[in-house]
This record gives sequence, structure tokens and C-alpha cells, in this order.
Amino acid sequence: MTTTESRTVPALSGIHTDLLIDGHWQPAASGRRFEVENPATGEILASVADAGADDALAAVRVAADTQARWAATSPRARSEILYRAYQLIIDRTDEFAALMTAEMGKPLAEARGEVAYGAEFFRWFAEEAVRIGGDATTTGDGGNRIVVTRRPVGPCVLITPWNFPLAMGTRKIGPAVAAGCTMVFKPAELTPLTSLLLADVLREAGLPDGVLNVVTTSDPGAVVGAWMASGLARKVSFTGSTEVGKLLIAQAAEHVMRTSMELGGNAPFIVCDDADVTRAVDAVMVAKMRNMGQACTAANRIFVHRSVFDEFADALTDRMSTLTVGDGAVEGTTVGPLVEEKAVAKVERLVADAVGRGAQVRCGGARVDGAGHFYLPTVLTEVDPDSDLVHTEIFGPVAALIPFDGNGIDADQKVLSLANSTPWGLVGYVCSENADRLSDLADALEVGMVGLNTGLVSNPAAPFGGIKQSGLGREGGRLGIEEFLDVKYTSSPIRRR
Ligand code: TXE
Repeated sequence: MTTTESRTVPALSGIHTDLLIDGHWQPAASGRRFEVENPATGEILASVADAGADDALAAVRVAADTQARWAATSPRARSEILYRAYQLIIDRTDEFAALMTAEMGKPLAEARGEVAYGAEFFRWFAEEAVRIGGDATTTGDGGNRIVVTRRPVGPCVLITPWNFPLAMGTRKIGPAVAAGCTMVFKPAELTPLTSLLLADVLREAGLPDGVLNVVTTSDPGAVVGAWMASGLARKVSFTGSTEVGKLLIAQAAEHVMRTSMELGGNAPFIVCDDADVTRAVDAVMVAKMRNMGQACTAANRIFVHRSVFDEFADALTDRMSTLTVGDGAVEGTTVGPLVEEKAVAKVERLVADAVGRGAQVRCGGARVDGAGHFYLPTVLTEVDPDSDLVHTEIFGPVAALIPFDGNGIDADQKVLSLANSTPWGLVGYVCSENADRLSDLADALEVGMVGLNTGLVSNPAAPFGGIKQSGLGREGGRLGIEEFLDVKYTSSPIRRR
């Protein structure tokens, strides 16, 4: 909903809700604002500036003008800013967590976990900033000296989704700051408040004016389109749907911009006949229920060997039935709302389609009536592989169990062909007690990341990302900073004595 009125609830009164351009908080040129809703209650939390193309262009010009000055700062100075910001986020854990819960819905305990995870990207990249190295070598015939250096790629367009409001921002801003890039940053329209607080923290940590420019909008196509067409940005880093990712890749082609794309997934979760069922249920609870299933790493298709199918389905149903659904701000809640009504409607449609094709509802299978966008934790068994939810990201708390048969290598081949028959390739999970089997299946899965007997793969020390239509590039780990650096080599003759 779009309004022209500024409304801020008292608890959020300390948070800036305007655009941050060149170190100044300012309203949109049009004066327009849009509202941010609490998905658990339907309450309007705040309204934020609703930028248009003019504001976007002003922001990217500032980023371009600031680039040379920022690139000239020492890696140590950039590292110290990131480290201070890391400390400030940790010190304000409760504030960040409460804000994320309010605007996005995840339970407070999960939100606190995201604060630790998200802050860690700043600490990780504070350490990487001072290790941007080069190489020196000679040409094959020894005639020339080759010196390889790394430079910031230039002004970057950063676009984040709503599912991890803090960590998706720090995962991009951390390496960009470390590398010496300036930024225009557009957070998701459903969750702009956490990003605005993050920007404030970075300023308090000493980030100079103009390095990070934050633009909130209800019209992402216009704002990002203006950035992409401007020719002033050299790179786009995006996390979101594959559909929008493809659009951005096409727009990036115009100016041959570098791209990092962290797009959707359709993760297979394989439970082999020799899996420890209790361990497998623990792992799937994390892989499926983290963030109410609203993660690109969520176990979307759970393939369970027929010989352990009933035991696994019973144990998972028991665990899902013990979860507490409600407002994430209430301590003890383990499943919050979905982010918006549209998300509940999508889950409803997918479950109805699966049930229409013969799936059994073992628990859940319905929305919760009343305020907020709640859907019950759900286990579906005997899911037909042709069901829509097998071919789409469910992005909700629905565990879809698909049986598979066979013995030994034959079973592995069968489940691999099911697991790999998707255009996505972000992450896969395997549960087995046989180390050789785990290694073989990990090798054969067409994905960028694999969880073996674990449901959690996200870590700032690891190169997060996918293959196929799940994206391009990696975030985190040693590779994360490379995405924001260009390589240059200099060649000069070696004088002979
Ligand atoms: O994504 P969008 P939505 C998947 C998931 C989900 C579906 C739709 O399956 O159900 O996508 O979610 C910005 N130009 N993922 O609609 O629209 C938008 O403002 C430039 C997986 O939220 O892709 C937001 O900042 N930017 C994913 C960001 O793109 C545009 C996380 C993501 O929104 C734009 C989120 C445009 N034309 C959704 N249109 C993951 N990889 O974790 C929108 N955006």
C-alpha cells in the first residue's frame, strides 16, 4: 500500500525511514512513502520513503563520484570500519532481532541467530580486507615480469530479498566495503527497516558519506532499472527469484556489468535406507523449518527410501506437531507467520494440487484463520513427483515426502536422477551412515553446496552459491571478496645483467 503520510510506531522511533544518499537522510523527491507491515499482526510498523527513478539516479551518481576516493583508503581502514560495525551489531542484538521479527515474522530465537550469522560476515570480510593479495611471476620464457594486482570493481548495485533481512545485506555490503567498492543498496520492500538500521550502524562505525547509499522503494523495477541503465555501476549483486535474476542479467549485458546472482533453489533431501532416522529428522527439521521454510536452501523435495519411509514419516510428523505457531515476538514461538498473504495463498495452492494428485496430509495442511499470515507445519506423504510443489520453491512450512526404491547403487542412481531433474542447483542434502555413499552422492548431486547428515549449510566461512539456474558467483568464504575485485596484470621487461 502506498501513502503520502509518515507513520512510525514508538518502538521504532529511533530508526531513520528516509533514503540515505551521500550521508544525508532525505525523503523521496516525490514525497511518497510506503508502509511496512508486521506479518504476525497486520499492524503497520512504519512508513518509509518510496523512491523513484530520480532518487535512484541521484544515489548512483554519488556512488560513482565517491568511488575513487573510497578505493584510495587503506585496506586496514576499511577492515576497522567493518570490525567496528560487527561489534555494534552484536551489541545491539536484541534491537536487530526484534526489528527483524516485527517486519519479517521469524521467531525471536531465530532472529538472534541471524544477527550472529549476519554480523559474522562483517568480521569475516574485515579479515579478508587486509589479505587482498597479488602475484608476481615471469613469462614462460623468463623475459618479462608479470605483476598481478586486484582492484575494486567499482560502484555496485546490491539488491536483497526479505527472508534474511540482515544477513543478505551484510553478505553483500561486507565484501564490497572490504574490496573498496561504493554501493547503491535496495533492500526488499517488505523488510526495509533492518537495512536502514544497518546503514545507521555502518555510519556510526565510520563508513564515509557516499560509500553506502540506501534506497527504499515500492517500485524496484524503476529504481534498479535506472541504476542498470545509467552505465555508472560496474557490478550487480542480487539475491532473489530466478525470474528477476534473469531480468537483471539481461540488463547487465547492456553495459557488460559483472553479476553475482543468488537465485532460487529446489533442494533435494535424500534419506537413504541406511540413514539414522533420528539424525535425519533432526537435519530435515533445520533444512525445512528454518525461517518457516522461506529459504532458498529449504529442503523442497524429501526423497525417503521405502524401507525407512514409514518410520521417518511418523517421526517427522511427531516433531512437526510439537512446534508452536504464533507471533515470533512471543518467546517460545517456533514457527512464525509467512511474510505476506500472497505467500500463504501460494502454499495453499501447492498443497491443494499435491493432495489432488494423491498426497496424504499427515499433519497441518491448512492456514490459520485470523490476523497474520500463518500456515500450519505440514507433512505430506506419497507426494506424486508430477505435483507442482516438486517443481516450484514451496517457500513455506510444508515437508513433501517422496518415496524411492531399490538396493545399493541401484537405489542411489534412482534417487539421483530424481534429485537432479530440476533446472535449479543450489544445495542438496544426504543422510546415510555410510561414508563412501555420502561422498559418492555428494559428488553426483548437481548443486553448489551439499549437507551431509546436516540440514545447515550457511556459514560466512563457506562459499555460498549454486549452479544451473540457481545463480552465478559465490558469497562468503575466500571467494566472496573476489566477486568485488577486478584483476589487472602489469608486464615489464626483466633487465639482464
Ligand atoms: O522475489 P523477488 P519475491 C523466491 C521464492 C519466492 C519467490 C518470490 O521462491 O517465493 O522468489 O519472492 C527485487 N528489478 N525467492 O517476490 O521479486 C525485490 O524488490 C530489480 C528466493 O520476494 O525476486 C527484492 O528486493 N529488482 C530468494 C528482490 O528483488 C527487483 C529470496 C527479491 O524479490 C525487481 C526471495 C525488478 N524488476 C525470493 N522486482 C532466495 N534466493 O533466497 C523485484 N525486485
